[in-house]
Amino acid sequence: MINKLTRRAALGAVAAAGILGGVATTAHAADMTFTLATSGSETDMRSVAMANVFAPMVAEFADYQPGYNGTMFAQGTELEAISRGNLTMSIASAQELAQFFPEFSIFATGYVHQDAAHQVRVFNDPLMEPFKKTAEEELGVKLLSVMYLGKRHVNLRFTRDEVDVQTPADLAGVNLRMPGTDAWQFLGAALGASPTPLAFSEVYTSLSTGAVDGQDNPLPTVVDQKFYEVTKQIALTSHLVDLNYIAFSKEVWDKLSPAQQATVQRAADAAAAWGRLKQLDKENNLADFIRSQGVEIYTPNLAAFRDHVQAQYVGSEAAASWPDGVLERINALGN
Ligand code: KDO
Repeated sequence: MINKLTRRAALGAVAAAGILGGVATTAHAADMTFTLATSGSETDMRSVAMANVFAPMVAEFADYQPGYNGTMFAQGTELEAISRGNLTMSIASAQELAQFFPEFSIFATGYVHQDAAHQVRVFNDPLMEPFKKTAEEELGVKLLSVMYLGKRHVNLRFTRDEVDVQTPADLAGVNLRMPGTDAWQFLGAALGASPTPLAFSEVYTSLSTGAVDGQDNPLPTVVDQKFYEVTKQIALTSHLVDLNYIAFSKEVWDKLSPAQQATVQRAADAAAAWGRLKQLDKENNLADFIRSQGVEIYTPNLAAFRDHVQAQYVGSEAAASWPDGVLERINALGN
């Protein structure tokens, strides 16, 4: 993996050389196609929001072409595809952006965002402007809106009799699958587990074969991906109130008229809001169904997890990249 500085320099060279190809757009606005790549499924609420809310709102001048389950671009490669002009949109993560710009790791830090509304206040706060500017100017990616993915919990294939998760110490030696980027691996270790990088598309099979002991997606994803078929417990750690960004190609954006830009922004905000409400509703009403599938759900010692996880970030390389005052501002925007 090329390191962040090398990757940043490479992106600068590509941009300077002006060799960013154009997405499939033509002079006739009607012929414009917005491609969207996501490792999520077609039934994932964020995918549904983009197809049912965003796409119709831009249909007057753009066709919408989604690629689900990582089939258009593999998880973690979407931002580079946008930057190189091969993709219009992705449902990006702060963890992926942190691979290019370490300061984005602040939005991927355990126990910082408190809930979906807090995510929205943070994304719309002036503190976000330098982050958005960096992504636009150095990566060619415009962050339009923030989407709610949900509260992430520890989900294990072991029964509670085998592993009873009360504190991080109980996760010692547990092979916990986390997504492949540094920020995710750091969080997995901060929880007390042994993190294993694995693509989202591999999680179900790896749980079923025992290649990994657990994963940490929110309840709606546990249902959407049927992880309840291959796991036996969920400890409600709520270690990350997770988010995604609707990421849009700056190159495509700049070709739009002001009116079209306003419509795209409005459509992204509407899709994010619609998806957030639907995801919250699902998240608040799935526990009984998951229990009915034989998965035990319980609340561990949250203070122990919060204190331990946050202590791991103090003095970390990630924390060193956070601009002064931003964490304090995020906390001030909390409840
Ligand atoms: C995952 O791979 O566990 C994850 O939840 C990480 C998120 O950042 C995001 O990439 C998500 O997968 C995909 O959107 C699929 O739901």
